[in-house]
Amino acid sequence: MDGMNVVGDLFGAGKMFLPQVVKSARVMKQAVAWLLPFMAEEKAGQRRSAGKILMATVKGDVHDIGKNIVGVVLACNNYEVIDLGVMVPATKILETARAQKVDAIGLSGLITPSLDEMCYVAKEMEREGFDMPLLIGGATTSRVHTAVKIHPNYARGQAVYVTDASRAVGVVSALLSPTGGGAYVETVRSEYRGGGGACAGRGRQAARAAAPRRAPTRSSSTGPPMRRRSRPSPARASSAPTTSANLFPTSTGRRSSRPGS
Ligand code: B12
Repeated sequence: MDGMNVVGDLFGAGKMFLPQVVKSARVMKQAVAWLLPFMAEEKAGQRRSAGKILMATVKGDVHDIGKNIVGVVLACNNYEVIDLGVMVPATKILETARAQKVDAIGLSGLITPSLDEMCYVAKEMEREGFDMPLLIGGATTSRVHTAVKIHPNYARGQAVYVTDASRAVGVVSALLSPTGGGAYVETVRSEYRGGGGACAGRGRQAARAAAPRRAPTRSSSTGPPMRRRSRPSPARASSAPTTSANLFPTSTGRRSSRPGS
């Protein structure tokens, strides 16, 4: 680098000419190419992966802007991200997750049919014996849909709704934490048993407003149907989450009262 600075100065002063500068640049390029593998090795030795996360936009859905943002945020926080892209069928997601031994799967979806596809992926994960966390995100997804439709399909592991990219790191690190992961999952479960929070306290109208507008179409993969009640059942009301529990870390270090939100 110092040598190139000298070349630059001489060129600027009119003491060196273009063919010499080009020749010097070639030498510089060769030197860097020789050094690169050593630099990469050194970097790899220093950087410890915080976990391996597989990201995919589900089958039938082409939206990937949000997924890509989440991937970048996770990568910046030392997570190794395997991004399968868009329109990814469940079989490919699960095959890759198994082959790559990932620590969590993140699904993105923005169109209504994706909600159904996410239920299907969760069901397949259960059927194939997976137990790793399943992150759910994308503008059309919601905590209520995750709690009521996805979560019941995946008892072995935990599906968690993440409202935006800024929450992803906090949620993933809580889920993968060797010390606090179990406690975090228990808190999410107790909240999801209460229908994701929207049913409790705010009543049926709030639950409907927060839920996706159209019901998913693949009935075989959607878990128990949302019941229409005139009042929330006592069971739901009694298992309502404690909204005062500030247990959910965010990537910014702030604390939120709900998983991922
Ligand atoms: C851009 C866009 C497109 C682009 C997509 C380009 C791309 N490469 O992604 C194009 C033009 C291709 C497109 C196509 C279509 N679109 Co479009 N599109 C949008 C639009 C305007 C913005 C979406 C977006 O990128 N938002 C910004 C990102 C950052 O937000 P986000 O995805 O929600 O992500 C954040 C969080 O949700 C979260 N997150 C997201 N994913 C994940 C995943 C994980 C694991 C985690 C933890 C978090 C997470 O983090 C992100 C950052 O905070 C929305 C309208 C809107 N306002 O949302 C419509 C919208 C999503 N599209 C819509 C529709 C209908 C379509 C089409 C069907 C239109 C058509 N008739 O062809 C097709 C879809 C075809 C298909 N099969 O998928 C509807 C969906 C309605 C519905 N509920 O079904 C919307 C809502 C518009 C509308 N109001 O009607 N679309």
